[in-house]
Amino acid sequence: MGVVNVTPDSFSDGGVNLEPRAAVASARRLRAEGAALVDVGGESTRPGSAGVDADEELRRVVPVLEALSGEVPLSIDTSKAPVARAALDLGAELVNDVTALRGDPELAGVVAESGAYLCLMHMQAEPSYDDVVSEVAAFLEERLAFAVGAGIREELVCLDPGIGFGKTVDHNFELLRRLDELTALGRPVVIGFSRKSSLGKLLGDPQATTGSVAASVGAAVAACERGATILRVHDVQEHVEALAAARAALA
Ligand code: HH2
Repeated sequence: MGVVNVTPDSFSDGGVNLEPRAAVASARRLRAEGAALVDVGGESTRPGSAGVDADEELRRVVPVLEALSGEVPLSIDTSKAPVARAALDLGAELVNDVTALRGDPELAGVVAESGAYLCLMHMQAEPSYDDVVSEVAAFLEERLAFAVGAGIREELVCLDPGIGFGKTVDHNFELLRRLDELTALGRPVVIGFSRKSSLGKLLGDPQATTGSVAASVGAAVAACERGATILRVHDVQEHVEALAAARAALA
């Protein structure tokens, strides 16, 4: 899954794709580099980022989705029902909701009605856990049951531990080390470690706000080996090449 943030303030590519023409070109490039899906988002989830209302989010993403519709397989990174509805009408196949259906009470119905895929992600405000992996697993299991209760078919749902969302460096890597406890939930697992600050912190910069492409690729290859199904990444070509080599070596 390639990432295109149509935002001025996303943590690693803020501003780069704010112009629709740039965002469309980025999405086409990521697709050509081997992304199965391109995740388009109009609101940054970066801590401290000012949220945007649905009108502004629609203004950012709709021109991009219109231009790509029917050409590039699309995912919409949103927590808002009107944005998801517009994206699904333009052919998006997956709704990527970082609030796991806790943000907009209308979103579950929109997804259920459309028959689209759904990604449920874990996030919490404070990095305080007794056992991060079992708490994230219990949360995702509960959110999966909620989605199914709202009429979304279980086989359309994937689960994401939310790397970097209310987690320390140790929490993020523990989630990868024990990924089998998340794959045991029986749904495909999504991992988004790409360029995240934990990678920069791991490499010795406590103030890091991003991580390098090389460190992102290392984490992604490990995640894949531990059973992740979807990798959400900004640098598709580097990940595709690394995974091809890793796969050949491990097959
Ligand atoms: N991470 C970000 C945004 N959306 N969705 C899923 N499912 N998993 C993730 O790990 C995830 C996500 C944050 O990264 P990015 O999109 O690069 O930045 P921003 O939220 O600032 O736009």
